[in-house]
Amino acid sequence: MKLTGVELRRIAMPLVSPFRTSFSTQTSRDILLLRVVTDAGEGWGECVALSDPRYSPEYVDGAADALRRFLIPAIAGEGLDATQVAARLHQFKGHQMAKAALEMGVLDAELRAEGRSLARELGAVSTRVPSGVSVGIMDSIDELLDAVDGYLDEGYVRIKLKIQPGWDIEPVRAVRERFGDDVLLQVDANTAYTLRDARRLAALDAFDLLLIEQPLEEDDIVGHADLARQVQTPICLDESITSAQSAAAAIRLGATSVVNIKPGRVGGYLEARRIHDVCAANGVPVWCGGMLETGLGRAANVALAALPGFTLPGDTSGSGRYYSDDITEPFVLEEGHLAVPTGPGLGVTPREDALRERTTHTEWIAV
Ligand code: OSB
Ligand code: MG
Repeated sequence: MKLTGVELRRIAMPLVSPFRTSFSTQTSRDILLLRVVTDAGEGWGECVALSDPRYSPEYVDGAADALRRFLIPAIAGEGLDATQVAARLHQFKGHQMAKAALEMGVLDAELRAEGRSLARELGAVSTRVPSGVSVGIMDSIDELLDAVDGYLDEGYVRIKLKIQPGWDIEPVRAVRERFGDDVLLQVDANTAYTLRDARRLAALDAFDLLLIEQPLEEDDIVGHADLARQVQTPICLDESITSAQSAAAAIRLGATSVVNIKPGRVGGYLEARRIHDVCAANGVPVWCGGMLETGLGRAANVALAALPGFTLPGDTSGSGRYYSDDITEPFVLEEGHLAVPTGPGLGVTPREDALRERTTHTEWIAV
């Protein structure tokens, strides 16, 4: 395959309701899509970088700049193959989300041209995956209970509550009291705590949570290992895991006993599969995280989540969790699950009219 060029396409996607975490409140998502054009056909990539560098060092304008200036030019020339994209981009430090988007687009183009699905290529073993939902921080416990009630009604099989100091024990207690002990429940702190909060975090042990996600800063692997000895609830790293190598190190140090795999955060779906393999070899369960993806990224996440080591429900929610009008055919829950796409490549494509309506900017990068 040979790259012809890449269209960088920015779209504005209003959220159905504000999404508040310990690091920001989002009301709309500014998303960078890549239309990768090759001599064998086109493919779509989605960059999961947020508008501001509050979750990770990347941000959407920075990702676009890295792509235009360094990453896209680096994969020009003969013999383009998705399995070699990461190696060609390795010379540039960081920028995992930008790299992941480019690899995703090349992979989609290649698989579409060959008529193979991403799920099959990655090694999927199931035809549907369970849907969990990430529930933001709210103004009141009542508002939170209403939101959780609605998600459970829709069929979500696992609830993840965003927490921060001052919004942790009470909301968890309230959800347990109202919905009972059978609900699969976990929390995500997005680095909002320090080791000095160990006793407060240990108080969550009373609520039989599946895991506590990323309580401490991303660089603090040793701190997470120390914390893991002071709390009973399993620690699950998100922000800290940026590669298969960092996953292996965190596991070896006892910093994480469950891993949230987000393809964008680790440089792509192929590295995500390697993390899955490292975790499986160590008996560490994994689940698929999310970054409020459109149907494109959602399709790829669902394919990944169908691998055998994904034994916990992921943040693989339906399109309607964030968007009233997705740019692809929406992903809809059926008995709490999403169907794994079977068509070539991602198995979904953007609807022309929806895409046009949401587009705020396009730029063609010829190589
Ligand atoms: O920490 O998992 C996270 C969204 C944006 C940035 C970070 C995170 C999240 C979520 C939502 O929790 C995941 C999703 O539903 O896509
Ligand atoms: Mg997280």
